[in-house]
Amino acid sequence: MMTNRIAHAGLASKSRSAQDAAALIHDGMTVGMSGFTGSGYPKAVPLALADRMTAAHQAGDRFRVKIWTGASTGPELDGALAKADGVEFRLPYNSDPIARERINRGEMHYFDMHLSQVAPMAWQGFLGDLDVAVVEVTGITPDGDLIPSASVGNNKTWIDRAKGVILEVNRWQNPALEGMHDIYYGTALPPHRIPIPLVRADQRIGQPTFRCDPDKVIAVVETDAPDRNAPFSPPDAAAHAIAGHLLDFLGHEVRQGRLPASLLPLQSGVGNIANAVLSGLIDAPFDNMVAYTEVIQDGMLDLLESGKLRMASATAFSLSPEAAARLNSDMHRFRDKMLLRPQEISNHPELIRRLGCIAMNGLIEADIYGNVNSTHLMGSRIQNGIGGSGDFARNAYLSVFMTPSTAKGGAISAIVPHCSHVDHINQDVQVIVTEQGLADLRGLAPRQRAELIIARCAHPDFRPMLADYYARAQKGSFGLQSPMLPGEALAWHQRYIETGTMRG
Ligand code: 0RQ
Repeated sequence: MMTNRIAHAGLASKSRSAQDAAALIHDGMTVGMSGFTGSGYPKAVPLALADRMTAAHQAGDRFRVKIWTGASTGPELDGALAKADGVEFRLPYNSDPIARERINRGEMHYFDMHLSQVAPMAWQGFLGDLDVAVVEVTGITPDGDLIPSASVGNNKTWIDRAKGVILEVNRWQNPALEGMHDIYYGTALPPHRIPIPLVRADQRIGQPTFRCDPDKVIAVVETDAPDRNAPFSPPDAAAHAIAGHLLDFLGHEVRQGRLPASLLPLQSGVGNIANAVLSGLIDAPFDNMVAYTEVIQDGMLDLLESGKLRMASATAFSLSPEAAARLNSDMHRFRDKMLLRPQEISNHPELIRRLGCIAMNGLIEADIYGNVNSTHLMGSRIQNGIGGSGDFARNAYLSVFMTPSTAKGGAISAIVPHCSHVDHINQDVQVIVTEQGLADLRGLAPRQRAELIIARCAHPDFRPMLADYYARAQKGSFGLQSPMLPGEALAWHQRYIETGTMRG
């Protein structure tokens, strides 16, 4: 069927049902899917694939695949495939609760990666071949170029690398998305790498569409299904307090001449706290800001609307249903202020370092020396993954991590003697903020950091326990650079596992 969304006759003739397309995927294959947060992921073929897997398992046959994506996706992809127990291996990021449970039960291998590294590593070859790409697009041009959807992620790489490509053309996506993307084709593996010619967040360095050899396309499936991002809950008192401390600090840095009045390109992590910080920026005295970030979430849309944020560069939208509807109906007002790029560009260390981003990410726990755990609860249970936080934290001009000072109703201290897992070493963590206060760790040695973090960031209920541990560590440790009592360092976590609280 030829529709205006599929303007290439050859590709229109490959129109298939989702079931017929899913039948092209077999047990043991590696499948690269589109999707970055709950946007731009395929919504029909994964569901049909999950049905096939369930039927195969009921017949006593094996049917499991390896899934690569941009980052997290929606329930129709990660949720459905995990429910069908059809995923043997997953990379690079997951936040789906069913998949998370399977990973934590040891039923699914999960390679949790820096998001900027996925595309180059896929080209290096050690991950193996990519059999099929399943990519959602907004439309197909008369020349057979693909108009990207609400996320770009690794789609360029999947389309180039896969042996066969299945396209989902989703008419729910706004056709006005056309032209908002900047797909850069200049990346290569060493020794052929050249500088990426991006020196400003608002600069275009690529083209608006994906190239795709029409001969590689094995099916085109038409869909009409919404993206599904989780709604944000309104910021609570802790989120407001964290945002307040951070905005005061940024103002202070401007007054000290260490940041320009329009700040530097902002990167904001996902979640309610990051969203509260963005909302707080609406009333803050910074104008003409830009964002060079991974996802555009609700707060960023508000900032763009207010005019305080001049433009935002990202790889995906990550909007609540209400904000997605607002963007969809008001696209003409936003479209010149946003650029979506491949994640190897949105998260590229070279560019983050060059632009001097202000990175603001969430954490699970930080230790008294400023090492940060973003991924593993009690050292072993994965929550989501490192995502883009490592790409940004290490290379940012200013790297900020934020968290409420306690979790699980106060049973857990987010500030601990020793992180049970480390994603961001202390050298990559410059500022820690909780609702209690902000610790500016720049230029401080480990013992100076410990005193500040305990005093400023820890919850008052846990401060005496931390101070006691730290005092004893200074007496009994093997050396005094970063005093530690190895036998006790993780005792807080063990106590939580055994008794349900870290309180002594
Ligand atoms: O578990 O839901 O069972 O109660 O961990 O905690 O408070 O909902 O966390 O949504 O703010 O996310 C670090 C996970 C924070 C996020 C993290 C428990 C808590 C809850 C989640 P329950 P919250 P938030 C670049 C940015 C890595 C990727 C990243 C993240 C659950 O920010 O995934 O930064 N970051 N990407 O109860 C035990 C603790 C705990 C704890 C919280 N100390 N110990 N459990 N929890 N603290 C942009 C992108 O990548 C898109």
